[in-house]
Amino acid sequence: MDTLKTPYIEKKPSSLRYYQEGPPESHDSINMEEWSLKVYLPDESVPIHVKFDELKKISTITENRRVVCVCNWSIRRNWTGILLSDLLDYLGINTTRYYPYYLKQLSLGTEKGQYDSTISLEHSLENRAMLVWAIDGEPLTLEEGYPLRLVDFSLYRYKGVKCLSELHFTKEFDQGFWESKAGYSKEGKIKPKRYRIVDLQEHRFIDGTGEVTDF
Ligand SMILES: Nc1nc2c(c(=O)[nH]1)N[C@H]1C(S)=C(S)[C@@H](COP(=O)(O)O)O[C@H]1N2
Ligand SMILES: [Mo]
Repeated sequence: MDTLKTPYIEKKPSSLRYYQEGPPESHDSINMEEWSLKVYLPDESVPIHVKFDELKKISTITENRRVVCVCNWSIRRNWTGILLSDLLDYLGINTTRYYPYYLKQLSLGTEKGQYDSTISLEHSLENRAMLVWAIDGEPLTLEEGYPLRLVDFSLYRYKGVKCLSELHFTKEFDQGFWESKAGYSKEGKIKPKRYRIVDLQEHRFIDGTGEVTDF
């Protein structure tokens, strides 16, 4: 679909560079019949399993939204998936009750390790965070985080885990992989400064008030 194409997508910095543990070996290395997203409520050792097909039936949306990278660039693309809030509602989770909690995301992991990042549950719901399985009308590539990734558009992209496997409700605001390694902030808020806007091929000032919605 032409209408879903991102301008100047060929200028986007490589995703692999930012894939610490590396993507799964191949699409076939993940058996989607067996795959499920595991949601761990506080103090529950047994997770709720959500199969991929089930996830796709909840309430699919496609939204054109901008992401910003801590490495000084940004891109606006078409993200298909579901709102985190719709998933939690569907699972019958009373989210207001869990507002003081954080959400720890874990990747499926490879032999090189596992990536993790923790975000505020309340903020991610307020900011309409999404669980994404397609970009610009195409299923996620391995590099982009196949089969599923979380995106909170008000935060830097390192706060969203690719190849997402587990979501944990927790009281601990853990430091994630990149935050320990590169010294990035745990909060991951987009900082006010000039960024390279890939889809516009120009530099713009981003004001640091949250998700970029004005261009
Ligand atoms: N599983 C996993 N998710 C991850 C990462 C990673 O190393 N492993 N890197 C993060 C970082 S640092 C960035 S910038 C974005 C890059 O994603 P994209 O270029 O595919 O949009 O993914 C984030 N999610
Ligand atoms: Mo990054």
